[in-house]
Amino acid sequence: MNQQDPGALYSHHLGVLTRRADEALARGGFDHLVVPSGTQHYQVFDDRDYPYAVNPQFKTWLPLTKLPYSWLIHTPGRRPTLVFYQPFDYWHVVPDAPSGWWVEHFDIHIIRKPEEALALLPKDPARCAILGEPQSALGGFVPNNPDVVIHYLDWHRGCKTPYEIALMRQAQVLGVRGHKAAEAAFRAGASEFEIHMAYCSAVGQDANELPYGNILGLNEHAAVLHYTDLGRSAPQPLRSFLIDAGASAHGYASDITRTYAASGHGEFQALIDAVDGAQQKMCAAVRAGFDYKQLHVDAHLSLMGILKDFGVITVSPEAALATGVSAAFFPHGIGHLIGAQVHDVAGFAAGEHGGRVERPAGHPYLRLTRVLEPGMVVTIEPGLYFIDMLLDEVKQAGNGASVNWDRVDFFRPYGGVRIEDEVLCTDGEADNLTRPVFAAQG
Ligand SMILES: [Mn+2]
Repeated sequence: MNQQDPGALYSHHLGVLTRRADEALARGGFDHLVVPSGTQHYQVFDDRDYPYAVNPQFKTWLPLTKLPYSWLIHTPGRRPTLVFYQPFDYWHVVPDAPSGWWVEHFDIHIIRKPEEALALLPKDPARCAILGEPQSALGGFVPNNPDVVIHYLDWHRGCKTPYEIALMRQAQVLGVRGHKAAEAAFRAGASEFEIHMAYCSAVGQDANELPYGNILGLNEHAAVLHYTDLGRSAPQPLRSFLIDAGASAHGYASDITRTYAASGHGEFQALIDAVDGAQQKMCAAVRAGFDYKQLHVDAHLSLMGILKDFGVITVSPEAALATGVSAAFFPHGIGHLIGAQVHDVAGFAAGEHGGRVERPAGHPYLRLTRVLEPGMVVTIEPGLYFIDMLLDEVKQAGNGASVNWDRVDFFRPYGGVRIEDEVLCTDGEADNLTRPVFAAQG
């Protein structure tokens, strides 16, 4: 499975980021790149903080996801500087002293109070591209997020370095561990909440450490695309289980979905198997030069072919796509870029100068419209759902005859099916990051 030590790849990664940053600064006419890690945010009229979320621009440079009030400074031609916030604090656990594969590449300054960073930042904020959120402002260092810099960096983040891919493979190993535990819990009759806990326990990450909130639903709940209510008791009888859950590895995400049928529900299992087979073909279509928009449209036709085979629609896949019937059964995009963010940046970017590649008409939820390039990691996540709200619209639009409603009634208690893997685009064949991990973990 080609597991590589990220530490051995970090120096190369830093070199790539340095070159990108140098170019972005030159384009923007800046002398320094300044990236705050972000601050804690507090609930209104309260002293309780929200879970800290690191600035993604910071964690692409450093595998540090729990280091608020810190700063990265890059000046072309110099070693990068890290202002490392390690307070004296007996209320909380403070970050460990800097250690790890990245340390030797930085000039590191420990600060004990956030404002001590000011003395370590460049002299003139006006000469800095400062990438961050407004709350990170410190003195004159107010994030300015110059478009020209952000567009350039975001565009190039579309293609992952070997270091990033190594971390994403680690995120797959962790996520699949959780998926295996979740399936076992489902087979044992657990509730959604219990399955969620089994997942977190197997991954070794709690809800705030995961790259996104677990989506897992039993029976009809599988039809809610982002169902996160986590019912405390298992419905009876159990028919189906959909889980969309990932894991983090030093801030890099996995995003994996599987669907299961309870034993004795052979026809729904057959539908899962059909989607699973189609999904693997879609994964294999991830190739350099291929337009992801086309992959999305092809997925509609493939999925509608399955619904035709199962007697759910009465018209051809092409007709179902043209009339919008297919969007009632497959109402989301075929996938997205993934990396330091689960929905990674620049999915619509036309180029390194910005600009936007629009979605195809009638597909408002597609999150990636770029042509695939080697190094991109995308999700491939086809789904079929039985969602009353959308099916009512099919009737209202006068397309009711396109659907066999008895078959919809049959499948509605199962909610739906979604299968999702990560796929690395290469110079040659697609590299599915997820499937070999499921196979290796038995
Ligand atoms: Mn996804």
